[in-house]
Amino acid sequence: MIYWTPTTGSHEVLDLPLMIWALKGYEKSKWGYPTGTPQLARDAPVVVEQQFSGGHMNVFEEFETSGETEIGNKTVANLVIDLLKQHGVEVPGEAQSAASSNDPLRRSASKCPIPDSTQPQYGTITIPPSYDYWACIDGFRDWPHAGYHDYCTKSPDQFPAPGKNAEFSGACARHDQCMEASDTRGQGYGACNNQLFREMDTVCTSVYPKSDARRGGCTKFRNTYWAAVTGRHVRNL
Ligand SMILES: [Ca+2]
Repeated sequence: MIYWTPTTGSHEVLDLPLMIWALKGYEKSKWGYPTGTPQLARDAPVVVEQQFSGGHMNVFEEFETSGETEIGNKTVANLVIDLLKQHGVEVPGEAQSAASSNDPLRRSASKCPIPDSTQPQYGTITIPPSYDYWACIDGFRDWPHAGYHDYCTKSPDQFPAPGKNAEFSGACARHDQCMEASDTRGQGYGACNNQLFREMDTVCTSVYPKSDARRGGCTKFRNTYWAAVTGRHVRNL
């Protein structure tokens, strides 16, 4: 949307800053009026910063400082939960496709069962057979680098939609492995974060046809989940 005042002029607000600004009450919130242009993330076409009359909004910091809630075996940033609720979307709990320990598809590389990620809701972005998933084990969050073994850290693993969810655990598993490999090489996570965005986008466009109204919701929350996951890893791993 375009917001105009006589003193601050005309500024566009969109994507995550718009969702957060709307959630908090627009110009009546502490943010006041937009006074700057939307700024994209370094690693993906997601708007993550904007100047307002009440201060500089950094989306990553908003996710970081919003607190978190345990939902099933997930720890999810409260801002993600609030944004989902704001859009009438029920917060997903445990992976609907969670495998049982008797599942013949269980991979020997993983401490916990891994589901069959060739199913359509994964949108061709499968969980690598070498992924070591830990979230079935009590207390795993206290282990070093637990965030590399939990699919989407700080975020739900699915975009929930009537009839068919979009499953991002394959994309997040690949992102976890990419970051771990980058650590070994002493590199940053920029390429991994970019890959995560592209793969989450592939999930949305593969699971929902172009004419499907659910695709718009999926791409909106693709950005939300991407910012929650990559923001977590900016300072916490
Ligand atoms: Ca993770």
